[in-house]
Amino acid sequence: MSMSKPDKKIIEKIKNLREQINYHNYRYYVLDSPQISDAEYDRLFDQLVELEKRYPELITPDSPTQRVGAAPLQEFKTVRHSLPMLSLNKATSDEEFLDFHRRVLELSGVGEKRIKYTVEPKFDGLAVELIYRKGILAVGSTRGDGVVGEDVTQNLKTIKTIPLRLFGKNLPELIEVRGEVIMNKDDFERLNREREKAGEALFANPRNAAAGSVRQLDSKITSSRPLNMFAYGTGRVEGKKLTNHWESIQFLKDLGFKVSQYVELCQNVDQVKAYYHRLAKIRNDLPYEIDGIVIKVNEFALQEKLGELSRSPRWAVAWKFPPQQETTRVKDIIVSVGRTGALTPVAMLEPVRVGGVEVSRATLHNEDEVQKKDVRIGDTVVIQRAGDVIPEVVKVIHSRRTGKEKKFIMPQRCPVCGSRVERPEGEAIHRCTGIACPAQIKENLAHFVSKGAMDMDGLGYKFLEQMVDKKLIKDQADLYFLKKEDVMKMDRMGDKLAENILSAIDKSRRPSLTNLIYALGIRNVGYHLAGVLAKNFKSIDNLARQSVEDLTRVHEIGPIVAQSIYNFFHNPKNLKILEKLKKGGVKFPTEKAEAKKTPLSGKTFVLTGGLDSFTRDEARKIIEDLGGRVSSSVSKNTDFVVVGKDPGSKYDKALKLGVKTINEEEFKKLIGRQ
Ligand code: JCF
Repeated sequence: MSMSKPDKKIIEKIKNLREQINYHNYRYYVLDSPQISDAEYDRLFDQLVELEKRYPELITPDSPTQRVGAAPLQEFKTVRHSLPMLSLNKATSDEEFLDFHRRVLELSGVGEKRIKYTVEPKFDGLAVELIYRKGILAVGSTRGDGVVGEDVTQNLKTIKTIPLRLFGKNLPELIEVRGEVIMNKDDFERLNREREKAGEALFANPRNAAAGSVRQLDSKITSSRPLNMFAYGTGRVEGKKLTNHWESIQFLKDLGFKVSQYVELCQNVDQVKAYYHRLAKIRNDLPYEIDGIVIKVNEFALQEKLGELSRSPRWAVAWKFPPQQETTRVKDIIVSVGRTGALTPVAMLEPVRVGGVEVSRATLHNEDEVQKKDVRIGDTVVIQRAGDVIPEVVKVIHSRRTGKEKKFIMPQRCPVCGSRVERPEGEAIHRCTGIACPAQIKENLAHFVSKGAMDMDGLGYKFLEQMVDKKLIKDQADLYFLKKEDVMKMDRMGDKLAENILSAIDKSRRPSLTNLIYALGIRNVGYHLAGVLAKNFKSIDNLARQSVEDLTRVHEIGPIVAQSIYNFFHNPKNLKILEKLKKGGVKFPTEKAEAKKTPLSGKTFVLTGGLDSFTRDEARKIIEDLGGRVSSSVSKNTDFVVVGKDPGSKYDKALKLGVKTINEEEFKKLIGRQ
């Protein structure tokens, strides 16, 4: 739908913008060394978006604007790797590495001096292959079983360290690039914290998080995950002669790939051994997880001579690091109670450092696990950190038993409220049956007031805890019956603060349907699913009427989620809370009424600069919940530009086009949070 025919100048301008953006993207993500400010980068990007909007026929698949993700797929197509993606034989000690080296010497028939090894970290992620034709990314796939993988092109395109177009002149006709998609440790932890808040299942480790993110049918989800790719080798290459691994790594670097800064060329086995021990020492200081080093015979001619076994090459080996384990003593085994009443046995340990982190607690998961491992209070145990998540007990060192150890018995009463504990048929988890268990109430309340739920500003955990301990509230709905004199009973409470708290509670009386559903804390229903339920069922009353079968008819709702929704609305205690919420003045919205009512319905917003009260994502969610739309660039169709701190070029553009701009205060008023 071109408004005018593009001339040479426009085509040239677009090409030039793409080159600049690609280059600065590379500086930022691959080299970690940006040359321009974020605002300048945004400006370039917005210009390109604007031009492509005007001339959609000029959009190419390698345009940097095409990294945002595409429509969800029904299933992945399969991709047959033209050269199998082999796995690596493993070595776990000096001896095993030397065994590998001896076999290399024997089979290659050349002298010790002629063999050089490249060494590199072994990334703990998901192996992928990228096919570039004439320098443009054509297909991206997972390793799969090594022969056939899944076509995840759309997903891989959202990863900023994967070039959509290669750098340089004389690009090969075809090059297959292999590498590992990983998630950095701090990004992984942040992601899990967010998921925990949203009531979503946690990833066990960064590798699972990376693999789960790449294997998403909806590339928009992949796009929201902080992923990286390190290139470590090539498959088929046409139109470029490479003679050794070292050279191919340098070539990949020149093409614009992120290559590990720790790749080295070793002249002999002693250098390899020294490298191994050096990396083992620094592994915990790296921002990502590695589980060993990869050693490769450098010369391709020698690699060919050595050949491959059925699944792994004879010219490479993965020398693994020992797992991150430590020995310590179990001082006590306590039981912690979560929001859903689940009782988790936790081993309290003599503190030890494991992989650079001090550990004083390790989860024992559930009763069966304690029995199976036969962990007793006083035992000396081996613990490990599995991919940086909650440490766990691996095994008991029986030879260290003195006979004074005490067996753990799952309490029959909740340690927090004293109610009976039950273990439902077929489940491994014990749960507190107390309907007024303070542990559950506190966790539930913290969830209820959080952002994305009822969003009550200023009600921190300590405040809620005190409220419960002073018996001022017993459930979520009680918040709506609080009077100023109640709030004044809290420690260090002042007049002004009490009023702010009451006003935050009052403001939350008009939630969006999504937020309200999410706030209820239905087991297995995170923010995303709450949105799905809101769209499909339009009101709480209607949602509450659905059978398990009706619920499973919704795409994305499986039998387990359906059952927990059904159970929630058939629990008299929950129905009472819902009634009480209504009595307390909480408006239960219906999607339709909501869509009609808000001043945001059908309006297009652009966000620029930083807001104090919300992240970009939060602001976007709020706007969308209220029926508005968020666009990345300003045009004359934009209704409002929300201007925060240090606004970018979008602000200038808004002024130029005469689009209405509003500041954060005005925005908050508009969305009814002021
Ligand atoms: O980092 C890795 N996980 C990794 C895996 C690195 C490599 O150089 C590899 C690999 C798997 C197979 N090279 C091969 C041939």
